[in-house]
Amino acid sequence: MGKQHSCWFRALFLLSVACISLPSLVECRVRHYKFNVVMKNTTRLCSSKPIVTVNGKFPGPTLYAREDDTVIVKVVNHVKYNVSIHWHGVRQIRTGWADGPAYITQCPLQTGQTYSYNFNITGQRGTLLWHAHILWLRATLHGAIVILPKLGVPYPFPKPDKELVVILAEWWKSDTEAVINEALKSGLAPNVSDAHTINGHPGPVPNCSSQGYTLPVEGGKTYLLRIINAALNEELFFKIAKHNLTVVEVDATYVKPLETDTIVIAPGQTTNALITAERKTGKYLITASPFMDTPIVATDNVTATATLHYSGTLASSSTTLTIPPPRNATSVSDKFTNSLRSLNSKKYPAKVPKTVDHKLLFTAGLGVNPCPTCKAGNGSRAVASMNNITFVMPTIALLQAHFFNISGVFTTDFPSNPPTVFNYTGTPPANMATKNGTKVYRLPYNATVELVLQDTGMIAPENHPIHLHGFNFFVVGRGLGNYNARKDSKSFNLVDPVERNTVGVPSGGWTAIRFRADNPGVWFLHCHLEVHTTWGLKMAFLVDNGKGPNESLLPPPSDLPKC
Ligand SMILES: *[C@@H]1O[C@H](CO)[C@@H](O)[C@H](O)[C@H]1NC(C)=O
Ligand SMILES: *[C@@H]1O[C@H](CO)[C@@H](O)[C@H](O)[C@H]1NC(C)=O
Ligand SMILES: *[C@@H]1O[C@H](CO)[C@@H](O)[C@H](O)[C@H]1NC(C)=O
Ligand SMILES: *[C@@H]1O[C@H](CO)[C@@H](O)[C@H](O)[C@H]1NC(C)=O
Ligand SMILES: *[C@@H]1O[C@H](CO)[C@@H](O)[C@H](O)[C@H]1NC(C)=O
Ligand SMILES: *[C@@H]1O[C@H](CO)[C@@H](O)[C@H](O)[C@H]1NC(C)=O
Ligand SMILES: *[C@@H]1O[C@H](CO)[C@@H](O)[C@H](O)[C@H]1NC(C)=O
Ligand SMILES: *[C@@H]1O[C@H](CO)[C@@H](O)[C@H](O)[C@H]1NC(C)=O
Ligand SMILES: *[C@@H]1O[C@H](CO)[C@@H](O)[C@H](O)[C@H]1NC(C)=O
Ligand SMILES: *[C@@H]1O[C@H](CO)[C@@H](O)[C@H](O)[C@H]1NC(C)=O
Ligand SMILES: *[C@@H]1O[C@H](CO)[C@@H](O)[C@H](O)[C@H]1NC(C)=O
Ligand SMILES: *[C@@H]1O[C@H](CO)[C@@H](O)[C@H](O)[C@H]1NC(C)=O
Ligand SMILES: [Cu+2]
Repeated sequence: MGKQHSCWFRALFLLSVACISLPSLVECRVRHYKFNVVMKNTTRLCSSKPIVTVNGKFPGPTLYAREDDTVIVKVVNHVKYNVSIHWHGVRQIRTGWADGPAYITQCPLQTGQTYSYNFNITGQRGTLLWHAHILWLRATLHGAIVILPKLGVPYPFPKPDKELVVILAEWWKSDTEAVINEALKSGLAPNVSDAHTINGHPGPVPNCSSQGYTLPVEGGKTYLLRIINAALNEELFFKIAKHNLTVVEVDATYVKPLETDTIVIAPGQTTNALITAERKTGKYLITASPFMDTPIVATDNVTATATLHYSGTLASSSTTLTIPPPRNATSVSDKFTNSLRSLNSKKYPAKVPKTVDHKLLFTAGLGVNPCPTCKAGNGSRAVASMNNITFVMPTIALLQAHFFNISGVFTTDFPSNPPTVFNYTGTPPANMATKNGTKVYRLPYNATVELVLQDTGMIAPENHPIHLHGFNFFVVGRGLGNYNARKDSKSFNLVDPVERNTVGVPSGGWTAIRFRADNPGVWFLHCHLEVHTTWGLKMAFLVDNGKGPNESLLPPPSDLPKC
C-alpha cells in the first residue's frame, strides 16, 4: 500500500506525532493531504476546455484513511472562484467547521486563501466522496474517499483480490458556471450535460479517438468496485455485460449481500459491489445511463461506456454488449431500492431509533415565482422548496452565526409540517408560488427524529435524492401517493432498514427516515440534484449542545475563512 508508506514518510518529515508505534510502523493515524485547487485544460469529447480541479486531476485524487484516523486536508484556492469542499457522508462529530457547505458551516475560501479541514473518521468504513459545495464546481471538483476498516478488522464479506474506484459524472462542453447562470437569468431549466463519464471518460465518441475507460481484470479473481455517483443532476443505472454485481455496502454502511445485474445510484450515493471475473476471457461493456421517470424533465441521454477487459484478451477482439434500462425504468429502480437492507449483524447492528421525539413531514418539490426580467420564462422562474420555503443563502455561515450568537442571519421557525395541506401528488394548486426564507429546524441534543419527505406535483412530480449532512439515517419506509401516518407507519421496517446519507424520494411518493440528533451543530438537508439545490430545495437542522462532556460543538479552527 504505497499510499500508507508515503503517508508515513510525510508524517515523519513533518515530525508530527502522526504514527502509531510498532508493529505497524507503516500505519499512520493522521493522514495529511494537500489539495491545490487549480485550473486545468482537459480534453473530453475531443474538445479542450479549462476546468476547476484538485491538483490538476479529473476525477480528483482519492483520499485514503482507516476508521478512527484523523484526516487533515490543506486546501489552497488558486482559482478565480470561491471554493469550499465537503466530505460527503463523513459524520463530522462535533467538527461542523470541517463539513464544507459554503454559507452553512463556513465562509468559502476566496482566491489565494488556505484552509485545513481537520476531522476524525469515527465509526465509519467504506466508500464516500468529497466534492465542492459551492456554485456548480462539483461538476469537476470531486473524488473518492476510501475508508478502510481498522487495522486487522476484516470485511464482513469475502476479501476481494483487488479494489477499484469507479466514479460516474457528467460532462458539459460549456463552462458549468455559464450553464447555471444562463438558466438563472432565463428562469428555465439549465442545459443538460453533453456526456456522462466513467472515471473521467465518456466512452467512444463520434469523430474522437477516445475509447473510454478500461477496467482490467484477471479471470477467476474477485474485485470490489467502489462506485460513486458524482454527477450533478442525474441518477444513473450502472451495468456490466454478462456479470452480476453483489452489493455489500452503500453510503459507507454494510448491507446484506444483494445480487443484481443493475444498480441504481443517485448523485451523492456510493455503492460497493463485488464482481467475480468468472468469464476467463473477453471484453464486456460497462454502461452508465440516466434514470428519470418524469417525462417532461430533460436528461442527457448519452450512455457512458467503459470496458471490463480480461487480461490476455486481444485489444482487437469484439466487446460483448449490454443494453441499459430505458430512462423511465421505474420498476428496475424500485426493485433495487426496495431490496437493500442493513447488514444488522452482531458486530454491525442497525441502531434504529424505536421511539420518536420529533415527527416531521417536509414536502420537497418545485414551484414558480415571478421574475420580471426572465424573458425566456415568460416573466416567471422555476424555483424549489421544502415546506414551501425556498431557502435563501445567508451571507455569513449559519454555523458561525449560531456559535457566535450573531442575530439576524437565520430564524428557527422552519415548519415541522407543510403550511398548507393539499393533495401533494395530485393536481397541484394553481398558485405555485413559494416563500423565501433562511429558516432552520432546531433539535435538542440526542432527540430522535422521524422525517417523512413527501414529493409534490408542483410543475411535475419528480424523484429527489435528499442528502443529510452530519448524520446517517435509516430508511424505514417508502411509498407512492400522499403519506398517511396512521396507515403507512404500520409497515415501517424498524429492524434492518438500510442506513444511508442520501435517499431518493420516489416520484409522486414519499420516504420516511429516522435518525438520532447526536451531533451538535448546523446540518444541511438538501436535494442532491444540483439544479434543485440552486433553486432552493434545502434547509438546515440546528442541533443544540448536550450537557455532558464531548457533547458540544468544538470551537472553530483559527484558519476558518472569513466572509
Ligand atoms: C486552454 O484552453 C483554452 C481554450 O479552451 C485556450 O484558450 C488556452 O490557451 C488553453 N491553455 C493552455 C495552457 O493550454
Ligand atoms: C480526533 O481524535 C483524536 C484522538 O481521539 C483527538 O485527540 C482529536 O482532538 C480529534 N480531532 C478532532 C478534530 O476532533
Ligand atoms: C444551452 O443550449 C442552447 C441550445 O442548444 C445553446 O444555444 C446555449 O448556448 C447553451 N448554453 C450554454 C451555456 O452552453
Ligand atoms: C464526424 O465527421 C464526419 C466527417 O468528417 C461528419 O460528417 C460528421 O458530421 C461528424 N460527426 C460529428 C458528431 O461531429
Ligand atoms: C444475476 O442475478 C439475478 C438476480 O438478480 C439472477 O436472476 C441471475 O440468474 C444472475 N445472473 C447470473 C449470470 O449470475
Ligand atoms: C432524452 O430522452 C427523453 C425520452 O426518452 C426525451 O424526452 C428527451 O428529449 C431526450 N433528451 C435529449 C436532450 O435528447
Ligand atoms: C417509457 O417510455 C417509453 C417511450 O420512450 C414508453 O413507450 C413506455 O411506455 C414508458 N414506460 C413506462 C414504464 O412508463
Ligand atoms: C427571493 O429570494 C431571491 C434571491 O434568493 C430574490 O431574487 C427574490 O426576489 C426573492 N423573492 C421575494 C418575493 O422576496
Ligand atoms: C390525489 O390525487 C390523486 C391523483 O389525481 C388521486 O388519485 C387521489 O385520490 C387524490 N387524493 C385525495 C386525498 O384527494
Ligand atoms: C406558499 O407561499 C406562498 C407565498 O406566501 C403562498 O402564496 C402559497 O399559497 C403557499 N403555498 C403553499 C402550498 O403553501
Ligand atoms: C440518548 O437517548 C437515549 C434514549 O433515547 C439514551 O439511552 C441515551 O443514553 C442518550 N444519550 C445521551 C448521550 O444522552
Ligand atoms: C466570495 O466570498 C466572499 C465571502 O463570502 C464574498 O464577499 C464574495 O462576494 C464572493 N465572491 C464571489 C465572486 O462570489
Ligand atoms: Cu431534487
